Amino acid sequence: LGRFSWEDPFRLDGQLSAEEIMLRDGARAFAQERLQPRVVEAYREEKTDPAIFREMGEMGLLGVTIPEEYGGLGASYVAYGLVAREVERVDSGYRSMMSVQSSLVMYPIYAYGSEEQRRKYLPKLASGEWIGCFGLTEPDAGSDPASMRTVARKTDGGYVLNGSKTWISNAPIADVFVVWAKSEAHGGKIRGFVLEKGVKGLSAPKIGGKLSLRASITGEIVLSDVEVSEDALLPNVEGLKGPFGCLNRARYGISWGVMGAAEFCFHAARQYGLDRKQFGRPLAQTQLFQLRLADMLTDIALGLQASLRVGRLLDEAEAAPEMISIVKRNNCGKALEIARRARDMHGGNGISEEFQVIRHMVNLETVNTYEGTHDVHALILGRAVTGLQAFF
Ligand code: TGC
Ligand code: FAD
Repeated sequence: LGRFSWEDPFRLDGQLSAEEIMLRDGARAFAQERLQPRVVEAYREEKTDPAIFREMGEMGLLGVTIPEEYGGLGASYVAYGLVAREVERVDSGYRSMMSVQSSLVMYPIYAYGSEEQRRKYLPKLASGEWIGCFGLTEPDAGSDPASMRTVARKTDGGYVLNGSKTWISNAPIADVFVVWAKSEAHGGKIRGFVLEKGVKGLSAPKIGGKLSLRASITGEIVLSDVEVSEDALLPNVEGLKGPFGCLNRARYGISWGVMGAAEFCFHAARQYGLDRKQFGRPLAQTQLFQLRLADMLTDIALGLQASLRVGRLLDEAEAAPEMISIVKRNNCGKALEIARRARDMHGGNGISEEFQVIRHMVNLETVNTYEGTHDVHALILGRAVTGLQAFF
C-alpha cells in the first residue's frame, strides 16, 4: 500500500520534472520571503509597490513560457502554473500583477507581434523594468467584449485611437499598454495595439474604493485622439481570437493560482482547529471540522490534478478553450468556497487581517469574476455540451 500525505494527496510532486520542481521551489521561497512580509500592510493601505515587478523579473517569474532569446525562461505551462500557485498562496493581487505581465502582455507581443516589437518590448517586460497592462473590458462591454466601442481610425502613417477601457490591472503604473480596438481599416475587426506611456491623449487614472484585490492597482485607460504609427499594430492576429488567445493562458494560470490561495486557507483552518480548544477539546477533533477539512483537501487535490492535466495538454498544443473554462470555473468557485469556510472556522479571528483568510476570501470574489465570470464559463461549457448559444 502507498503512503498518504494530506499536504500532497495525489503526489503532485512525483508528476513534475526536476526543472519544474526547481522553479516551483524558487517561486515559493521568493513569495514567502519577499511578498508575504509586505502583503498585510499593502492590502490595508491599498498600496501597489511597482518594485515588485523588478524583483519578480530578477527571479525569472515574468514570461516563464516565453523563449530565452526574448528574456523568458522557455519553461513549460506547468511551470507557469506552479509559479502562479506559489504567488497566489500569498495574495491574488500579486499573482494578478504577474499573470497580466506574462500572459496578457508578453504573450500577445510574442505570439502576434513583429520581430521588432518582440525585441523592443519583451526583454524589458521580462526583467520588470517595464510594466504592462491589457485593455479589453470597457464600461459597456464586460462579458461581451465583441460589443466594444474603442475604435482605431486609419491615418497616413498609422492610426488614431478613441475610447475607454475600465477595470484594467496595472494600468496606472504601466509603461506598455496592449489595447484592443475595432479597426475601421480592417472592416471593423478587433485588432491589438501596443501603446507606450506618455503618448499624447492616453491617460490611466486609478480606480479607488476597491474592497478586493487591494494590493494590485487597477485603473481605466482613456484614449482621446491617441496617434500612433503603423508599428503600434500587432500585425499577426485579427478578431476576438486575439485577446482570447491571451485569456486562454491567463485563465489557465488562474486555475493553479487560486488553488494556492485555497491551500493557504486550508492549512490555516487546519492549524487553527488543532490549536483552538472549545468544549474541552481541539476544534479539529469535532466531526464538523473534519468534514470541512476533508472537503477542502478533496477539492484542492482534484483541482490541482485537473490543472496539471490541462497544463500538460497546453504544452503539447492540445488544450481546448473549454478545458480551460472547466478548470478556471471549477477552481475559482471551489477556492472561494474554501476561503469562506476557512474564514468561518476561524470564528471571530477570521475577520482579522492577522489571520489573512478574509483577505483571500475577498480577493477570490474578484478572481471568480475576471477573465470570464463563473457563469460565463458555464455558458461556454453549456454551448459545448448542447451546441446551442445561450449568451443572447
Ligand atoms: P464567439 O463567437 O464565441 O467567438 C468569437 C471569435 O473568438 C474565437 N474564440 C476564441 N479563440 C481562442 N480562444 C478562445 N477561448 C476563444 N473563444 C472564442 C472564436 O473562435 C471566434 O473566432 P472567429 O475567427 O470565428 O471570429 O464570441 P462571443 O462574442 O459569442 O463570446 C462570448 C464569450 C462569452 C465566450 C466571450 O466573449 C467571453 O469569454 N467573455 C468573457 C470576457 C472576458 O473573459 N474578459 C476578460 C477581460 S481581461 C481580464 O479580466 C484580465 S484580469 C487579469 C488579472 O488581473 O489577473
Ligand atoms: P458583466 O458582464 O456586466 O456581468 C455582470 C453579471 O452578469 C455577472 O454575474 C455575469 O456572470 C452576468 N452575465 C453577463 N452576461 C450574462 C449572460 N449572457 N447570461 C447570464 N448572466 C450573464 N479587464 C481587462 O480587460 N483587463 C484587466 O486587466 C482587467 N482586470 C480586472 C481587475 C479587477 C480587479 C476586476 C474586478 C476586473 C478586471 N477586468 C479586467 C474586467 C473583468 O474581466 C470584467 O469585470 C469581467 O469580464 C466581467 O465583466 P463586467 O464587470 O462588465 O460584468
